[in-house]
Amino acid sequence: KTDYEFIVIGAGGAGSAAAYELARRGCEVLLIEQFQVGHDRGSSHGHSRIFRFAYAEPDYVRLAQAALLAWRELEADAGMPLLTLTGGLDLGPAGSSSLEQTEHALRAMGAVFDKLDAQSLMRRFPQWRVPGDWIGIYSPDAGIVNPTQSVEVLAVLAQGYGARLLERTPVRGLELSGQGSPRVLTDQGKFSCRRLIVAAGAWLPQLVPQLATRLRVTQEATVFFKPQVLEPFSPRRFPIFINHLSASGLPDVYGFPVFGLPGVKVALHHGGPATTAEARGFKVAQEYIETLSGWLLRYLPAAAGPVIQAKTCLYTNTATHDFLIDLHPESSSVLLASPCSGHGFKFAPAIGKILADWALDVPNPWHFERFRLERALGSASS
Ligand code: PYC
Repeated sequence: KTDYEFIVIGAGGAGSAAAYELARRGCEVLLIEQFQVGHDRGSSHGHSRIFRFAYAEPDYVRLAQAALLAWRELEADAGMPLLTLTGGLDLGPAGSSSLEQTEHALRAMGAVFDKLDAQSLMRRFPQWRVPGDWIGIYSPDAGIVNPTQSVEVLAVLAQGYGARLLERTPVRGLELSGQGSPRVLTDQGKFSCRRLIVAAGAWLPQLVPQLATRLRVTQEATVFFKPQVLEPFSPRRFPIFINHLSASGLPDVYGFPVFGLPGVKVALHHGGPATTAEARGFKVAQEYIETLSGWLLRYLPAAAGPVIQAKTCLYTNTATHDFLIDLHPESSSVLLASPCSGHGFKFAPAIGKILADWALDVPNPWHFERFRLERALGSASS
């Protein structure tokens, strides 16, 4: 069979969730993945991604609130837990604009949080050593989703609802014609559909050359450090965190309690060099590891143990770090979905609903002002 109602390209967080949502609603859908579901060459792999309500923009708080419900629905369908709530701590110098905006956005959206001064932060979370002028915003609505497990579950469930999954099938090109049926060229043949969702992550610039100079793919890295004692860093005692450092011109540092591996995972957010899906490397630079290790020694000294894993991954960034979800410039039958910029996975099941609603002409409050091409891409640099 080569003609489908819907085709989704890319079985990462957005694509697998879109295929799941369409199949669940009884639609005929083909999901095409160039590698295997759960592969580690893109952006949707590993043990952990942050879930949080704590955003500086009320829109994303609202989307996270919708995503929490969507994760719980998905868990009920899968019969297994996928989101572990640990609480979350946003911390950094008092007066940081991103912390102040986060506080306002949480309040505006009716979300619960505690504001902590340095002393009360360290009393409540004695793992931390922070300067006296830092503050923390603790939000209970935060935790961890496992990207590899989630995309595998979404793909299995989608197939259970009748979706066809084609793995190891790189897309070689798209044939588009205005409102006509889009066609997808692969080594397994040419497939056509009524509507196409392109959720190809870091490969999106290759499939849609109009985006090549506008999306900035970066190579990022995460490192697991083995603490002296695991228990104080268990998900029960140690919230996911984001250390806001942009006021000093530095990338934020974020991290997780012990989860998946017996280590605390730490990383820089938006700190990595520009690359492409093909040119990227897999080795983490020693200098990067030393930066994180130095940061741990200073702020979380009991976690500054040996490295147990260091891995790279890709961000596909827009200029504003907003998601890109908009029609292909050459076809109103093709939706481009790049809900990444390094913070998208938490929204995957909610994004799946947004994409499926577009495919089925169901009105959705998220269609699409915030995520429009012109808005998200702005100027070429980010
Ligand atoms: O997904 O929220 C997120 C996140 C924050 C820092 C890195 N990723």
